[in-house]
Amino acid sequence: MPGQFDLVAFGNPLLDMQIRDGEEVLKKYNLKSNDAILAEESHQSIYEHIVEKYDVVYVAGGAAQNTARCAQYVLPENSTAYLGCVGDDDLAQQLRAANDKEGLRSAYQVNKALPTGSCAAIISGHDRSLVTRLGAAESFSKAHLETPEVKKLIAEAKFFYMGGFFVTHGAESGLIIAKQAKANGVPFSLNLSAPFIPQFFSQQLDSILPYASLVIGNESEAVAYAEAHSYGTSDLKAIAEKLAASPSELQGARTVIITHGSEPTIVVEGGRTREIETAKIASEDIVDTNGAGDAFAGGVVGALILGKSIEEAVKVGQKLGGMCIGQVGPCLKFPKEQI
Ligand code: 26A
Repeated sequence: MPGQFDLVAFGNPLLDMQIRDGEEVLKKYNLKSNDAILAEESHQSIYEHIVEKYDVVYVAGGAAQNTARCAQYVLPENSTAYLGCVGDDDLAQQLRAANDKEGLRSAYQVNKALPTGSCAAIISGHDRSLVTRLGAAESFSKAHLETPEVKKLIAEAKFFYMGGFFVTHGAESGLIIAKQAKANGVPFSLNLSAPFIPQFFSQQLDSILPYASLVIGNESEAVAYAEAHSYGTSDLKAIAEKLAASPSELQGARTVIITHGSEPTIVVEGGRTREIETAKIASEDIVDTNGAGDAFAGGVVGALILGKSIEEAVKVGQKLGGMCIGQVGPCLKFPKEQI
């Protein structure tokens, strides 16, 4: 039976600023309708712009934090903890409150000199375009891993989850945790997070990947990974198989899960490739897709911690992903539904 803080996840804690019908914003800032990027100079005014012109919904975000909250959804109380760096401000309080409500322990590092990170989540149709300013999240330092609270969490964790986004600044801390997972003989899972991660941070990603026993991504991230590694194919099954067989510091084969919207999920486990059908969600039931991939990952990780098979875990992931799509932002249904 799972116990205290079995899952330790880490990433960039962000507060999402979500708006609907954001087509004009996509055009103004030259954004793709379905993407996740770091804010560049030309995007800096987007936050002010949406606050001024739109009805902004503020909701807890940060990809790995969403995943940890969603894993907690299927796990017994106090099963999950999350590491990341926030500022000393109202945004951080909102994130703590959201995590407390759902039973995720916020083991935050606090940097008083920087604001908590935020993410403009621009919804158009069912798509979401995410523009992030990392703020304090980017200043996460490995000193946090040496604090008594975090040392204990890491020593006792039964499962780790890293958001790939973290490698833009935190590959060194990620590698320390990944090596610790190996030393403790517990699974370390990694999400590819967004196409720009394998595209522009492939070296950082590849420093950690050999320690990952489970890799999760979606179709566009898989294709970006394949391009960055000259796989010479855009076939998702072939990519998943190559990724599963890529260099490893671990014993045993790596599991790879590639989601593909409402198309079947591709799973490579123990050298065997399978496709797992996913339920199609009626268009009128879709609110937005912000956080759907994170909810999927949370369901998978939670179910694996509960001892379910990979096939069962993917089905739990698909259910939570579908549930998230029916809510505003990266959220699940409360009161909880039986999964
Ligand atoms: C480094 N970047 C760009 C990011 C993110 C991010 N989480 C961590 N790092 N960009 C967007 N997100 C989060 O992804 C969730 C949806 O999958 C958003 O906060 C959103 O909640």
